[in-house]
Amino acid sequence: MLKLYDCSTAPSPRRARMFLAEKGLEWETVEIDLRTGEHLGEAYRKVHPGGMVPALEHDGHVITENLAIAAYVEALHPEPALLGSTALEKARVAEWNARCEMGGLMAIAEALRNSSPHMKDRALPGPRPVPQIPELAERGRMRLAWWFKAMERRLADNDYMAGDFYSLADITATVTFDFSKWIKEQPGDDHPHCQAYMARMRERTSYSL
Ligand SMILES: N[C@@H](CCC(=O)N[C@@H](CS)C(=O)NCC(=O)O)C(=O)O
Repeated sequence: MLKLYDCSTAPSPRRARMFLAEKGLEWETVEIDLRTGEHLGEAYRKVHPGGMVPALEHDGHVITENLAIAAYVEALHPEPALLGSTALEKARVAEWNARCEMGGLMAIAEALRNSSPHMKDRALPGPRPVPQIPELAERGRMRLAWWFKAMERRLADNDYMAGDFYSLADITATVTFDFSKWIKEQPGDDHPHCQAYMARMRERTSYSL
């Protein structure tokens, strides 16, 4: 049985949850409360010394990092392929997943973690105290606006991030569009393709997770 160390309110473990659901798998959930700092406590640090979620436990091993979790699960359960089937598809999934993660998800994290009073000295995830830098919050918002524009261009010609098939890149894009609400940003009426894409993504059963 797969065991997912999760936090129902956080964006990164939602990616892992959606991946497992899109695969049609069942798993056991261990909820880790990030608000009370459970992820930095001794018990969870034994599971994941880096003190972050998600972490996937299977067969006596703990896998951390969304990309690693996706690679592991896809190797065990190849269908439906969420990392691409052909060489080119695999490249496109990796490419657009990275663009969504680095250009979108990380931009929001930069804006949120460097401005929210709840994240004082928690500007980076994990056990070390990291002070906020307000200029990084501004830079994060600027990067997010660029990402919305890049997504609008991509979705004008493609139904899905990696082309004409659903993939991990769509999971990351979906989670990123929703995460942007945390800093009160959303693609507006000048981003109709982003809006139509999200309406389609909301119809998938994995979306509610
Ligand atoms: N690159 C990691 C990122 C994991 C991550 O940053 N998780 C956040 C929740 S969204 C976390 O555990 N934060 C703990 C903290 O803020 O200290 C992945 O994709 O798995």
